[in-house]
Amino acid sequence: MAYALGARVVALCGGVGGAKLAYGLSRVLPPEELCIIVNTGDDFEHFGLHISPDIDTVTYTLADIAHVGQGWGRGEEQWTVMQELERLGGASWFKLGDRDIALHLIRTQMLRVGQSLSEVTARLAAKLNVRHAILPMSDDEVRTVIETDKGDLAFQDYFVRRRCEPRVRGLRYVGADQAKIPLEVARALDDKSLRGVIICPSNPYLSIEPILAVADLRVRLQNLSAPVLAVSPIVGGLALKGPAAKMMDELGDHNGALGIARMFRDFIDALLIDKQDAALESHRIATDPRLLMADIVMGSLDARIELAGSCVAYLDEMRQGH
Ligand code: FO1
Repeated sequence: MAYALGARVVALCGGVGGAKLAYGLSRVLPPEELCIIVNTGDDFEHFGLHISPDIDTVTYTLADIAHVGQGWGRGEEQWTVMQELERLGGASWFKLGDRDIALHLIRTQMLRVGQSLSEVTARLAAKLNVRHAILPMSDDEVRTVIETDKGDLAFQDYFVRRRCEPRVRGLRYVGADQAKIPLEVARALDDKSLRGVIICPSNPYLSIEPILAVADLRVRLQNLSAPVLAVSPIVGGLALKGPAAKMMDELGDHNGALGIARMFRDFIDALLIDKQDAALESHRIATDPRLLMADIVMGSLDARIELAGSCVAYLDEMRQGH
């Protein structure tokens, strides 16, 4: 079935792993055929600056200026402000590079004069020569709170300061039910020529669930006629990066990648898993989404592009009813 020109793929994306696939998609699809909805539940105020880690990770990654090893922050960076801050006794647990601080200063100023996070994100992305649409999941404040054996923790306190060590008992996405979906996001999902939705391989609890919690986004995805394909962030029972597997154990969502399929089974048509997890097919039950195979470990830029191409091809196959 030929799709209307400009048929768009919508990608839901969070931290470092998700940004890698977003990079691949941006090299496979032109700007008018892709929009990336990014988690803002990790946002926080630090030294009076509004920091949007996942938006910055996606923006830097698509702009080819991300720190490749780390995933977050910039590759070309100096740390003179951080060093002086430390000497003066300021909090140094959250590492802010000099160039990164410049972006936070401008974002904070633009927000303060009343610009929306969507407008600020689009302006900064354009300045960094990113041509694809990077859309915050909401312009309203949503904050992920992690309920742990050390009490309720703000996201960066859990993730960075305490290095994900506390045992997780639950999560809350404060503000999500009052938050609104940005018009551009609603338009992309309501677009009759929507080619499909890709859930990038991000932490389900920390990066994808906050997006789904905004207003009626999850219901919109449940009711989509276009296909929804999730890419597993778990390979061989382990998270490729971050605490996803540890959190699944702590929250009782076992079964590795199959656990991801079950968490999202109310709105995904299929989960893309790595070939090494092919045996999970024998554990699938009738209510589980389909499992599709690919090489999903993105060890190089080419692998990101390769995986993105496979995802789009699977969407087209699913739309043609295969
Ligand atoms: N992650 C860390 O583990 N340590 C840091 O010092 C750190 C600083 C940082 C600064 C800017 C930014 O955009 C992201 C940063 N991150 C850091 C990553 C961040 O905590 C995570 O990428 C997301 O919040 C979850 O994916």
